[in-house]
Amino acid sequence: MKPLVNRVSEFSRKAKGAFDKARTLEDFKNFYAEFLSKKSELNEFLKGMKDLSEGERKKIGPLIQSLRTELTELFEQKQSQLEQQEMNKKLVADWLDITKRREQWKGSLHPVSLVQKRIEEIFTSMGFEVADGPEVETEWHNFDALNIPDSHPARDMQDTFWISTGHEKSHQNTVLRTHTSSVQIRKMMADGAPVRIIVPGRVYRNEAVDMTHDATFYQVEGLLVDKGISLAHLKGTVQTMLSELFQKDIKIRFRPGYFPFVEPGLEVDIWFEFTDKEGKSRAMWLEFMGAGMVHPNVLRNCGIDPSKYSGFAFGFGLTRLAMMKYGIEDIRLLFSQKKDFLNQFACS
Ligand code: FA5
Repeated sequence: MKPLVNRVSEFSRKAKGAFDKARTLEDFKNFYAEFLSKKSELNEFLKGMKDLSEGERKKIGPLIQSLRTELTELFEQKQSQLEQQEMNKKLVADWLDITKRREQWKGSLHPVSLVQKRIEEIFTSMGFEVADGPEVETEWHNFDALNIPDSHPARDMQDTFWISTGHEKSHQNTVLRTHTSSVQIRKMMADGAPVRIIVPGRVYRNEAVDMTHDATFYQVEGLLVDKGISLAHLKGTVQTMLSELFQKDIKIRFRPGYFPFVEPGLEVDIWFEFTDKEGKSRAMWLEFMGAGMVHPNVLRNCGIDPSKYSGFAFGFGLTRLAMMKYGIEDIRLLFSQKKDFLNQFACS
């Protein structure tokens, strides 16, 4: 076997050569295993010291110790340098520009929601409460209690989606509510009179879709029951709502209309100005609201004495109002999910 001193210097040469060649963290791990770990030749040198003579130990001991210190320092320095580099790479790769979202497209409220919000503000400032009710409704709340008996042709005025229950026709039959008027009943039965509510909500009708009719649309019901209420209050309330919403005079007309739950009944039209697909300015009367004085039978059905109380009620198309507010020609655009269309309503 070669003398120890030669083996040590050969080991030292090999170790330094390997160190110079190593590049990656992996290379340095291998370097450690081969030249510094317990299984390394260096460790064998150290273990073998005890078998040396005193003189040899004094000569070669410091040599081995200083080689070990040198290699350990080299290794540790390089390792922490490489770990730092690795960490920097990871930080760059994982870097997230949290300011970037600001440049991206912002979401927006839907035009129907914008108008609904404004309507709620206007009515709450007039002392109305915003109420809510179920969209899947009993036949009784949607029709019977509103003075629309079973055989009455008025039931056909609103094409109904029936929900099959498997039962014969009974008060248990359910429908997708065809109007928000069902909530009038729920509210009066729960709280009696006086009452002053609006009810924004979605309604459903099994009807053909065209430019001004959808099968799912939004209505807002209004109900005010108190002592001494007349048609004049209804007219004043509708006019206030429209002038507040449009912030200008809006042309409206009242016509007689038939709804079994009001007497007398009215229909309200709005002069609707819009730009058509060819870019031409156009205008027409658009039916906007059904209204009237709450029928005494309806008050009675809800336990309210019609000799003491009277009230007005109305129900208008919120979707149609959004069309009017924003000059939208075709109702189908509103729920078309078209981004170009919806982007117009993004807040700045
Ligand atoms: C009713 O639904 C009555 N419940 C309104 C009412 C309430 C009358 C209280 C009296 C007292 P009508 O079916 O006309 O009535 O609908 C009311 C409004 O909803 C219409 O004037 C219109 O603006 C809107 N509307 C009706 N059908 C559609 C439809 N298919 N698509 C969009 N809007 C519609």
